[in-house]
Amino acid sequence: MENFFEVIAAFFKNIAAVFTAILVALGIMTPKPEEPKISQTTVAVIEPFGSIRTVEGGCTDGRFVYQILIDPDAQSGVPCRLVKIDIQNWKVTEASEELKMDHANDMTYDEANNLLVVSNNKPNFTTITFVDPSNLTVRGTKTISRKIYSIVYVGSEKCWYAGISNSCDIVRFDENFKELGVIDNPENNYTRQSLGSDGEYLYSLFYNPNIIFRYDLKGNPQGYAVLPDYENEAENIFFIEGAMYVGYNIIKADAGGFIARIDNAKFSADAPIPEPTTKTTTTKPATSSQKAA
Ligand SMILES: [Ca+2]
Ligand SMILES: [Ca+2]
Repeated sequence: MENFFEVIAAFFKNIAAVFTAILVALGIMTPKPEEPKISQTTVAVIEPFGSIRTVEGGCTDGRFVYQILIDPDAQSGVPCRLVKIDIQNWKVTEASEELKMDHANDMTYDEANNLLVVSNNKPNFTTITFVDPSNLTVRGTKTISRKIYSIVYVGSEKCWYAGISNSCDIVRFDENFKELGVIDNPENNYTRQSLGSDGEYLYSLFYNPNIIFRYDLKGNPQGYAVLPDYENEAENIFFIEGAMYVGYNIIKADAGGFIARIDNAKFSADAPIPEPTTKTTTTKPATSSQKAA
């Protein structure tokens, strides 16, 4: 009997679909447009340099993309290399010598001074490193007043935003790293990665799950978007002419990474968030120093 009702239900469903199609064909009804789903397209591959293999900070100056790889097994003075990628063909055009920038968890471009600025993160949480983008050499370091794990320079505001270690809060600095205020955010247990900006909003990227929280430049929450990639570790976020890009670390290969363009990201206040995988889930909330990864 159950089959009978299923057949009847399917019959009426088909009739309804046919009827709708006829109305659309006659121009009486307009088809319901499908919302495009968030999608991800790989644009560049980041090859490892032997043990210097894990993608960390990344950013753009609008002409080139810069990505840092580190040796995650090094016990001290972690060696890293910085690669420069031409956005016209998405090929690596230049690679730095070995540099020492600790975990190099995030990076941004300071357009006022034409410098790449790296958040060293563990173990020197208050250190930022300045790198010359023309020859990929270190120009100096600075100690700032806060322990941070992420950084972005917003040229229109002439200020820096940085993710404060051990929290999801974001500190705002003026051009000279004088503190202007703190954006308080609720805690989460995701891995803290990167800050980016398209000049209009701030985007705070986390891994496990790969998720982006958006804020206006005053720090008011503007929803979140879950990335479609569940396999790889989202490490850094940046924008080129309004388009969103994410630098990923390839977890399964334990070597190298890639850059992906993210299209149709919709920021919502109530979309479902996938559970973190067991890989880095802890029974008690870990500190960001443990969790910057
Ligand atoms: Ca950044
Ligand atoms: Ca990282």
